[in-house]
Amino acid sequence: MSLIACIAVFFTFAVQTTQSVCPSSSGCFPSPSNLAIGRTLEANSTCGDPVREFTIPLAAGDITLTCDASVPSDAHPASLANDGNSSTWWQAERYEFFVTLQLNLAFPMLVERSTLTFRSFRPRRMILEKSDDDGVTWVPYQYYSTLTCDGANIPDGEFQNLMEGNRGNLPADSTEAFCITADSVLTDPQEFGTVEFRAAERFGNKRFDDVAIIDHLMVTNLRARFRLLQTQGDDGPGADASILQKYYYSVTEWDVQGYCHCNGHAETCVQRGGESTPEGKVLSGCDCQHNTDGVSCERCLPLYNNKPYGKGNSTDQNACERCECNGHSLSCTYDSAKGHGVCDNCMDNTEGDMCERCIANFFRDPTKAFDDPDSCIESGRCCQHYKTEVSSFIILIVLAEFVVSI
Ligand SMILES: [Ca+2]
Repeated sequence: MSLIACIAVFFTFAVQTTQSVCPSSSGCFPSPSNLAIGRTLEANSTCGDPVREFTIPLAAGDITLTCDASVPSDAHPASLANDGNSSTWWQAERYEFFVTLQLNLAFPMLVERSTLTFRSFRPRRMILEKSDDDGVTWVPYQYYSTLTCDGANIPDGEFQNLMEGNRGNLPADSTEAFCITADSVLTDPQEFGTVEFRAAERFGNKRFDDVAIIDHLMVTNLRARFRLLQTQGDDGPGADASILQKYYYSVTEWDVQGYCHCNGHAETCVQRGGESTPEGKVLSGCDCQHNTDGVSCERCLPLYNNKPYGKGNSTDQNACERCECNGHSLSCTYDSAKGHGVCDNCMDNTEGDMCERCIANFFRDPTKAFDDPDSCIESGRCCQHYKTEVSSFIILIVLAEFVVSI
């Protein structure tokens, strides 16, 4: 390769690695990754204490195994449902109908997609819920039910009077939780069936543009509440334990795709105040771009308030704009009456919306640039300055005349 070609390759590489991938025509959003990795998953029911056998019903023949919490190879704690390994799984106590699996993120994150992959049959009824206040209050994302969402036979009444819809055909401008039947059909896969929530399919670009929908997709916790086991009709009165041990909830992986909550102003998630950083974890902090600042890039940098702050969205970068303060201020405040930012606390004896003039009794020093800290000088200092210069000039003339005369 010639030297010129080498140089060309070097510069091409340099440009590619330093160029921001943040588009100029829209906000900036990190690529989604699995938020569950490196975070806490908990369940209110887990098999293994006491030790019990369970059966995996398969078309090729049932397999009977033992769940024993004291033997690592036979234990199935919740942490095995977010370890990134599809061959390990969390498993609830057998034949328990009301079970909750909960993911705790610690800091607000944005959800793009949730996929629960089951080792067992999928539940006949399930509710996916989110919290954005560390689990104090919960809001449903979606209801899942087999055949029909009419829950007349469900004692807790949670599946009554629900709006029923089909995935991909739900109103994008509503955050109402609909009930769908697609993820828990009767002809269920015995293994590795999934239950999904897809924000892109549900809300389209409104998930970047609509404040209510952005808030809806911001979570500190997610939980899946399983409300009804899928059985094969052989669990009626009188069924013995060998039948009932076939039915339980178990999950190989809960994959929650999402990214840090940065209001459309970051492409990279970074560590946030003392957050742990295990390998593979999607961190909660923001590497703020577009001249923004704050833990979620929720405000402009101090000197960049020349227009109101805005979130980056699907059609607008909404970068913060720098105020012109001529180097004499560290911050500015947007003035809605004036339609632009006004510099705060002009320094260096300057004043004005842009610190563009000297204060009373101070004058511009024509020998200095206006952004020089000493560009405004006191009138007395000014006169003394010019007196010195004039005196020097007169002395020079006198000396010159003396030299000429001799
Ligand atoms: Ca696993």
